[in-house]
Amino acid sequence: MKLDAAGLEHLAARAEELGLLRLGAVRLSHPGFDPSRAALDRFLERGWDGEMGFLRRTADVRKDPSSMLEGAQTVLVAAVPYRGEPGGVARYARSADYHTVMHGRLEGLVAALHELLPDAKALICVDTKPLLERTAAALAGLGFVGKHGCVIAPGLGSYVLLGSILTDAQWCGDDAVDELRKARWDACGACTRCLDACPTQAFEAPGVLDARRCISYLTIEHRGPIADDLADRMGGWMAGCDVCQEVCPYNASSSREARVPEGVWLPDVSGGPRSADPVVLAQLGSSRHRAFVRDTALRRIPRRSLRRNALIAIGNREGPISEDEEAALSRADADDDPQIRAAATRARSRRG
Ligand code: B12
Ligand code: SF4
Ligand code: SF4
Repeated sequence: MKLDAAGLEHLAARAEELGLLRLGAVRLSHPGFDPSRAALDRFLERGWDGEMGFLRRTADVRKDPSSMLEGAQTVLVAAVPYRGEPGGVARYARSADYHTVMHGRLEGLVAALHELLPDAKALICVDTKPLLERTAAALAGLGFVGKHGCVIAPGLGSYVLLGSILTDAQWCGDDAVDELRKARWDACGACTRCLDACPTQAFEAPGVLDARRCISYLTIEHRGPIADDLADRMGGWMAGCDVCQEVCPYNASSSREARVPEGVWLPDVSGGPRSADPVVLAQLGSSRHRAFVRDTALRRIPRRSLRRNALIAIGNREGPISEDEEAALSRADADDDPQIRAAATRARSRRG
């Protein structure tokens, strides 16, 4: 069962109607996966995965995803762009949960694949399946991996989320990328803005991230207390971090809005974009927390982590403690959780 260039073109047109941009295909046997497999090994050897045990547990499958689907040969990858306000809560997390949106759109694409190749097996992969999504996207021609590690799609920038279909259909068109240097940060040239701007200096080298230092990891994945030297650098970030992408010239294009049809953007979430007010987040009770994270990717962050992050953000503000902040800190002082109390104590000592 073969997928040729005409078939991919047909699917790409259907994908755009479904809200999936820049559909591309890459063979699992493409040699361009090798450097990323090696990068994953190095990442794990150095313990940069921190508490993300899933990366270690699934390393073999991530390096050879064919074991997820019998006979798998090809990955189809597409992008969904997102908007959102800068600061506090990462842009992607302010809108509807991309896992759900992307999955729905990819289901439509699987149906289109089956019209073309009725016997093709297909597995939808969005974020949580062990697949090297960024590498697959770059090799499938969606864009290149920037020094900040994110895929930059020409004309769209890096504020795009990725979704894939693993299939046993054999991609028999040309490789989108024949020279590997084109798939990685060479296109950044001499620019190092993202590496310089990272508040916690989490990059060891271009594209090489010690995730344990990354604010995205600290706010979303890390459950234990956050060391003071890192907390001091977290600024106001409470859920994810966009600093390395905010400073990237590829995200400054004013024509991005015009390039994306309205129905393609990651949709708004019901109830409107989520607040990024640390005073509100520091006091989230369980029912307000449920409402806050409902239908967004914030569901991944436990309530105690969100409250901890918000208290750290309050501590990182300047000036005397306001009445609202005092109310949030007093509530935290009386909390059963020592991590919450410690974050409030830190805030008081920093704000005087
Ligand atoms: C674990 C994870 C994290 C961890 C670790 C990130 C990391 N850099 O490894 C944490 C929690 C820190 C994180 C943070 C973020 N993440 Co994240 N994350 C993932 C996840 C689940 C796995 C990534 C992984 O395997 N990491 C291990 C490293 C070794 O692999 P890698 O990053 O994929 O690949 C690198 C190397 O292979 C390297 N490389 C080395 N040599 C070569 C050679 C060639 C030729 C190529 C092409 C590449 C290459 O390039 C890659 C970039 O660093 C993916 C989803 C997925 N299934 O892939 C999402 C994913 C990467 N995350 C995503 C996003 C949006 C983010 C954040 C922007 C969220 C935020 N705003 O807070 C930040 C960005 C931080 C950053 N600068 O990387 C998107 C990226 C979209 C894009 N445009 O690239 C993904 C793809 C999810 C999705 N489905 O859209 N994330
Ligand atoms: S997401 Fe923030 S903390 Fe993580 S690498 Fe980018 S700038 Fe650094
Ligand atoms: S900020 Fe500069 S170095 Fe970093 S990804 Fe963007 S272009 Fe590349």
